[in-house]
Amino acid sequence: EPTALQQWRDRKYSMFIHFGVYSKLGGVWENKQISRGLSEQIRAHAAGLYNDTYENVAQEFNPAQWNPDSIATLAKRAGMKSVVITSKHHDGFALWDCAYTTFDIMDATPYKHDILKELSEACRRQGIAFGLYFSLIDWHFPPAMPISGSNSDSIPPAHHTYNMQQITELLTKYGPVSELWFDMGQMTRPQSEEMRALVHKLQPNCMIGSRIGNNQGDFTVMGDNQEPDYIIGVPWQSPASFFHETWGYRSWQERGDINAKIREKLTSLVRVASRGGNFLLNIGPKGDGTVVDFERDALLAIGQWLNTNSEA
Ligand code: FUL
Repeated sequence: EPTALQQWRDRKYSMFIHFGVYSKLGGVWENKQISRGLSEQIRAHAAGLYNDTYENVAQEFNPAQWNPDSIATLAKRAGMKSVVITSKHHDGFALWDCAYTTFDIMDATPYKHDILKELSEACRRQGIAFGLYFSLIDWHFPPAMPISGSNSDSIPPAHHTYNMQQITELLTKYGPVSELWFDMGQMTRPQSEEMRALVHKLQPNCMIGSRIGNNQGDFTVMGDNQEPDYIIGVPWQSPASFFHETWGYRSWQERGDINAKIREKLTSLVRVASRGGNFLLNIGPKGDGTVVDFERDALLAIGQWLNTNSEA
């Protein structure tokens, strides 16, 4: 049995999924295309932090077309070995049945399916690993104030406790979690250490991304869309978006030539994997739960190339 770290390294290529209330907005607020900032952060750039207007959008978040099995199958056909989905992004919305907030998929939306439960089961059925993105900052949780919008705020004790409670749920309700992809916020060293200890107590095999801070990660996460141009001696990962402007769905995104995009992403995948890294390529499904055709088609084309060109 290879170690959990070795298994993580061997995956090389995985699917990142940004999905949440912002997917319903698709980069549009009050009929205006919001070009400032990434579309998954539209709450900060247009709707405003800590107000009801964004929260009300959750009542319209009803991804009836979301199909966990077709997502897991797509990842598999694309040649990917795991998925990493946004359990909670900066907007504070929880994609699972969370006991510590009502701003979650069960209480705040008409959809009322535990998306993480269903996706984790679908991944197990397809034999691919299941991992989670988790934002350490939270634009919904009042004790997280004051907040600057700079995404690097410190985490007050009440907020840290809340994050620890949520992480406990995530690591006890959904089976094995292959990695926890912490994001943003600035924890103190004791907070990062406490978080790391919690994760490894609950799931010793869960790999922790370096954005947990204070050198408490098991692998190094590059900057968004960054690839090192030399071999680095530690386990590492490059998170990549199809379009640098956004990770969450943006309805008015100029997508351009798909063949050029396939070449671009394939080149990145080869460059990253050949230097020993993991390539984490993102999709941003629409608010109704469907995958954007362009992204699906590109993934399948990359998967086909991998199939034709692999020895195994
Ligand atoms: C970033 C976040 O702030 C973005 O919204 C996105 O989730 C990206 C993968 O990580 O730092």
